[in-house]
Amino acid sequence: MRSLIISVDLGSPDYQAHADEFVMLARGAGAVIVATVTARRSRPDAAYFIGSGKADEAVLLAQEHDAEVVLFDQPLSPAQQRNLERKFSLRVVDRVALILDIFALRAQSHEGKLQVELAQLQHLATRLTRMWSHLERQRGGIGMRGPGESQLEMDRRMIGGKVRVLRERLERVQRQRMTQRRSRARGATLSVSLVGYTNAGKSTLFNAMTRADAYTADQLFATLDTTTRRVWVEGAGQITLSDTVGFIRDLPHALIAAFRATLEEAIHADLLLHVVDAASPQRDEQIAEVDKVLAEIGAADVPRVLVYNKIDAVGLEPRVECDAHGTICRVFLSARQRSGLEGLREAIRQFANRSDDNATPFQNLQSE
Ligand SMILES: Nc1nc2c(ncn2[C@@H]2O[C@H](COP(=O)(O)OP(=O)(O)OP(=O)(O)O)[C@@H](O)[C@H]2O)c(=O)[nH]1
Ligand SMILES: [Mg+2]
Repeated sequence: MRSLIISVDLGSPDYQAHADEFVMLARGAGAVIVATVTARRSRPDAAYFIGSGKADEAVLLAQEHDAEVVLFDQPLSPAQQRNLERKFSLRVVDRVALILDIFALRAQSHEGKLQVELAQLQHLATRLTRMWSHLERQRGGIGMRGPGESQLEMDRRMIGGKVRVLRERLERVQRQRMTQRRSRARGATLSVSLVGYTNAGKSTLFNAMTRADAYTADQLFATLDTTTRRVWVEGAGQITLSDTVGFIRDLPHALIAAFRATLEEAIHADLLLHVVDAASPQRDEQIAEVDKVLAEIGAADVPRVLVYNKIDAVGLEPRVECDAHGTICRVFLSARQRSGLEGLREAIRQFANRSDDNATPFQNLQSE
């Protein structure tokens, strides 16, 4: 789809990286970028986010390049979105809607599809209310009598009903998942989950560790469903390793809520392997972003090891770093080249054989 991108530079030093990430999101949603407009602002404009002069300029560019849709690299308020759509006479998709769209595109499992649909409906529901609320204040005015109100009520009821049905279906699917998890837990095998920013290389590492064939790609949100495999780790015995959905900054709240069950796979793990793209200039921001989401889903206290992946891309050698207690807290490896995996196995082995005394330092790794 021929897309015009509007990118807003609010003066953050990370602006270029944010802009690049948005281009990747756009491509991931199937956009063909025909033109890009960059607006520099100190703060958003209430009506258009960008100034109206800049918006007019963008409209001309969109016409010149035959754009079919406008992709906006910030979350828009319903009013801003509506104003921009009027100006462009085109659909305007903001960052939140774009992420939801990619999730919808990638969802494979029944559960994944239900979760995305629920998130989309909830996102829509918040827009609906806010979209109408300014009109409600003029209740009874010309053009606002009767049908206007009942239309809103109808929309609300319909969405509410759908949300309820989806929730029930999801709960059924999730009960099955719980049962499966419990039967795994009974076997007392150590459960280890790969978590991290999208595109960090979780699935590549999962494949390297399990010799499985999970989908990997240089695109954001390649993985949406949790996959679990049993792996034998010498000295630790049989463990289960799970590959999970990646995180991104400003992950829409509706999505986190809808994907809670999938993400719970991570909460219930004994050990988290937090995979980091060591080659990304945004590495530290991404680590913080992942920590934030983990805290939000209640997984802040699960012991974790930081896995710096893609060291081949920055010319580093495989190695491990230990904390003051001699416990491995960082592993540097290349999942693609399958080098440094032994360091990761060593970390898992240490964890499997930890005594209760050193269980605590493990949990405090992040604060070092
Ligand atoms: N250079 C290099 N690239 C890697 C390495 N590991 C993974 N990649 C590449 O990074 C990209 C993303 O890899 P994935 O394994 O799909 O990443 P992911 O974390 O599962 O991503 P999502 O499922 O989208 O969250 C792919 O193009 C991989 O080939 C590595 O060790 N070195
Ligand atoms: Mg993946």
